[in-house]
Amino acid sequence: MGRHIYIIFLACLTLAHAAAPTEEELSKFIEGDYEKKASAACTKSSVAAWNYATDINDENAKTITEVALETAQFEKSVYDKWFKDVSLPDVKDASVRRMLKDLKQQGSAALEEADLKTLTETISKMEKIYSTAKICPYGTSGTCDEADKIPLTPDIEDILAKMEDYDELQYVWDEWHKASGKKMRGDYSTYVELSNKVAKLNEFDDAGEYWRDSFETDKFQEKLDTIWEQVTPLYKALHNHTSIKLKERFEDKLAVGEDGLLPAHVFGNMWAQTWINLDSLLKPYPEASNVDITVELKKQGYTVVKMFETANEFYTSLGLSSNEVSYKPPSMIEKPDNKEVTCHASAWDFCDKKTFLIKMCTVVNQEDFVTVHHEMGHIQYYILYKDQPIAFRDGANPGFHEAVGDTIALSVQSIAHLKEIKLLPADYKDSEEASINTLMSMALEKIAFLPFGLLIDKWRWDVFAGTTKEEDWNKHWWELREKYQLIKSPVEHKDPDFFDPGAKYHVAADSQYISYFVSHILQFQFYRSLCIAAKQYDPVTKSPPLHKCDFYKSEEAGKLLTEALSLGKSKPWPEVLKKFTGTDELDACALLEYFNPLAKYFGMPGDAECKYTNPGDTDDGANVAVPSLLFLTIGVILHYMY
Ligand code: X8Z
Ligand code: ZN
Repeated sequence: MGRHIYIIFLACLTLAHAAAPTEEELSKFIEGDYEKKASAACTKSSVAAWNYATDINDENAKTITEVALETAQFEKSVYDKWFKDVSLPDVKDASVRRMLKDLKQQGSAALEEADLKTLTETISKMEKIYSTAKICPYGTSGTCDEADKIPLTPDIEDILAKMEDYDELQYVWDEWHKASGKKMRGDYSTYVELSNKVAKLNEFDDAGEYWRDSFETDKFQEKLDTIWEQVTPLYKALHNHTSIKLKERFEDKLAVGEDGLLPAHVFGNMWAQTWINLDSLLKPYPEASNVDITVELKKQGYTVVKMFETANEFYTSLGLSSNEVSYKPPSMIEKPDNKEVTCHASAWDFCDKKTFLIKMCTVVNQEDFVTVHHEMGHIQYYILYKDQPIAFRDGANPGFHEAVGDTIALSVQSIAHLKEIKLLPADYKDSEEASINTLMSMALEKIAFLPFGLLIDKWRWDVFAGTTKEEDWNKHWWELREKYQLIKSPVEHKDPDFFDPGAKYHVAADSQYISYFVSHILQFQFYRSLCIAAKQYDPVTKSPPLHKCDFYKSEEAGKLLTEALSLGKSKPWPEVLKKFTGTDELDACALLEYFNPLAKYFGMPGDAECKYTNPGDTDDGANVAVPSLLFLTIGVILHYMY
């Protein structure tokens, strides 16, 4: 009996230990063994995913699944032994507590093996459908030899960008949607079911709620709606201007009803998410000087490598480290012709603190010039936070990650910078009209994107939550596109077999999208702060106009950026944002300030409603007007002294 009790006592002791390691033991484990093993597992998964994305074949898909199952085993065992029973409020060290908040979520590792296998295979399959989809050329009425078919990049994109023949645009738009989205309609059902299962196992109601959790923001959806309301008038004005010009361009072919909705295929882009290819058509002042980066890049014989070198030079001018490794081999910066690849651009962190690669089927044009800067922003972020523990090696929130490179690209696309790097035409003359032309181009990139950036995940959140029934998936997609983008399907796609959301990469590839909407707001906040730090913008006098600022070669801007990005995810994002910009709120005021002259051109009141915050502001919103007033007073006193 005594011996029996002793065994029970020992068992209890073991259980007690397994159930609740001390905080010291936990910290030691997280810093040591876990850091090493989790980084190695992350490297292995990234290598498998990279191999598939750069060479889509069954063998590489199989490896992805094998690695996913193996990684899940590791995560499960660590979770059961170390993290499961930790009570967060009892963890004293704030940083360890923050890490554990994430570590207590198992993600898809929580699934049973068979489900995890199905989910992984389903995602690989959808990515393959999207990445390898091809269509028969126009004029073949949808049938042709396999060898004659054309892919999205660069062929279909090129046709859409050129905007030559209305019927051809409609044809390629429709065929692409049939060849991509429609083919994965069934797989998406499996994907939704299993994604929701993952969410529930991680104690969320559905996958949408799980995804939104990564933003650590109360009332996140309401906040997004408020921001959308702030920018809606500008989007509507841009849409209206575009509608007028498109009607002139396509005349009777373009049927616009009383609702004002425009068909989705005439925006120079498959998803109408950027309208930059309409630039020459939409210039408010065709007689004034124009910037055409695509023309200049081509005229000057830019190669893909030179585009990357030019971007890298900007980053290093701020004092950031060179990221040459990301575009030298084994990166993939051009489309290979001997294998199927995922052309959609991405930047990869292989979790070993030294391997960072870009994958992109780069074309020499303005859109890709911006994308090169975008991808490098991801790489710089990876490099800057590489010495954080693995749980913190991520963006402050997912929107931060998307915003870094775009912030840099705002400076790169300023007239001052284009002049500096000689991408302005020799006869360019600055004028009010030329400025409005430039701002219009930027609006075609940034303002045009906003509703699309918002609606993709609004749609997915409704699908995951089940508020949209499966038979209404496509119908709801078009309701949202009509409501937000004011864009309609050019052809009848009411049949529930259509699956137009799947014609967009991120839906097929299980990649959340609201981060891009957040980024399109945040990047103007970042840009404004870097401009102030570089003394290239005075927020009190608002001069020179914000869009003219270039913070190239500014050590101060580089320092501010480095300080904010090196934190990775170690602090809640509002804290990081506050240090960076002076406010802890996501706020469209900086964007509205940037586009103010364009808003005035559209006859709108502009940014009058906005209350600005600046680095160093106090919480009550008092801003740099205070020191400015002080200087003014001293100036006045000095004036009268002499
Ligand atoms: O997917 C991207 C990047 C890679 S993270 C190229 N972007 C979104 C898209 O292409 O839909 C950048 C802008 C929006
Ligand atoms: Zn990105």
